[in-house]
Amino acid sequence: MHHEFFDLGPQQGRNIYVLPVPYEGTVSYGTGTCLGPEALFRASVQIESYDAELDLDLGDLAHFTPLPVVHAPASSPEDLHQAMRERLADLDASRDFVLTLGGEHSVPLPLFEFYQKAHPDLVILHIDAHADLRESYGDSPYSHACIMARARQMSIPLAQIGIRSLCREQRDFMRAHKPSELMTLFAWDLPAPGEAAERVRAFVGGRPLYITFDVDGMDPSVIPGTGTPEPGGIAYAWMTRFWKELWLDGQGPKLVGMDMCELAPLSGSQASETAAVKLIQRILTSWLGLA
Ligand SMILES: [Mn+2]
Repeated sequence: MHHEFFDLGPQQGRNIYVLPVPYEGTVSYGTGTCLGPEALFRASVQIESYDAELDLDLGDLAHFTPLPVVHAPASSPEDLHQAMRERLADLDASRDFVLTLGGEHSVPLPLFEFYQKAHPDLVILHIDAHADLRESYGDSPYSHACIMARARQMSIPLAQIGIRSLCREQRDFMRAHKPSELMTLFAWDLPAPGEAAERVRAFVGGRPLYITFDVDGMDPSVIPGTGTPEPGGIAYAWMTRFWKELWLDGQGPKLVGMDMCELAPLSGSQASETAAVKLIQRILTSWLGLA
């Protein structure tokens, strides 16, 4: 693993811990997401830290502290989650911001627990093509296809954006919830970014927010490097505008942590990891620079 995440010069601003978790134990289709964290590290030092549209430089707002890679002691997600819990025990969820780099989307469950313990009113914003609301998948309730059902089981209010692949059981699950518990903005009728940001802000209220970002929420033309690509996804310009609008007038939510999962780099192209890392940059720059 490269030692530097972004090339930012002198350390100033908010400290962001970077936790690489290259795990793909329950992947159901294309593989390679175990190479995601390394690819994100490599891409991060190649891009400009200055966001010209926002006229803000991430280097003025944040610095990154990479943590040692978490490896699964065995192949099951439960074993991985236990290893992550042991690592997170050294950190303070009321103060420490952790940017977790997956690995598959079963990875962030211990982060949900970690932040909910310190912030009982935690809300999750979930970007994904897949609803991930299955009760169980491949004989495991901890599979990547079930992670948001686990979040709901923990009573965490959940806003989803970009969803376009789900089974009828998951649609029924959505319909059984109150709009204050589960709000899904499907990919086929996404509102304009400003309206989506307003709806997410209204949903979150003044509560602390955690972002879980599966890169397949983006259109495969933006991020083709992912194990389960789905056509009809979110456009890059929509997504960058959404984060800007979410925090634009200083009314946006307080972010406590985030993850980015399911990047599976393609040999011969760095487009996917570059787009993914620029989205991390846009989220952090908008939150720290506009809020
Ligand atoms: Mn997905």
